[in-house]
Amino acid sequence: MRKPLYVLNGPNLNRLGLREPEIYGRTTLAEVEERCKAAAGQEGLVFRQTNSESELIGWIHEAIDESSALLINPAAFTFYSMAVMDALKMYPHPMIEFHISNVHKREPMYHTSLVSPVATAVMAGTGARGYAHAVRILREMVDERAC
Ligand code: DHK
Repeated sequence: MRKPLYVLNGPNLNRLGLREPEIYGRTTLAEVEERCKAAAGQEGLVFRQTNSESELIGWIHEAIDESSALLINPAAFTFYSMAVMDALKMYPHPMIEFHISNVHKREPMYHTSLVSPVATAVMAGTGARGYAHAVRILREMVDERAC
């Protein structure tokens, strides 16, 4: 049985749908989870969100051993957390760094990601609809590795 995909979300994403809807849209994180689970297929999917850097790092460590691929929106940790970067450096499977907004069109503080150099791929600007597409892309990446 193949290991599940993991989708991990960082700080303030629990407020999705209410938080700056002009940037992040009105889709809630619960709706995103539902769409991701539908896209995941048989291998299943673990979907979590935390406002704690320590908890996110613990889940990344868990995903190293328990997942087949990782979709992570580190949110604000993306731009300053070397601890999250160091944890992701250890991740050995396909990993997509995901941002709802196009961080490169925003203020300069959003332009340099510590995560991108250690990610397999980066998605930004698709809106919350992109999460499920990213899950399908990760499934294909895992299938290609299995061949
Ligand atoms: C989400 C956040 O919470 C911000 O801190 C990032 C990211 C952007 C997103 O677009 O999903 O800068």
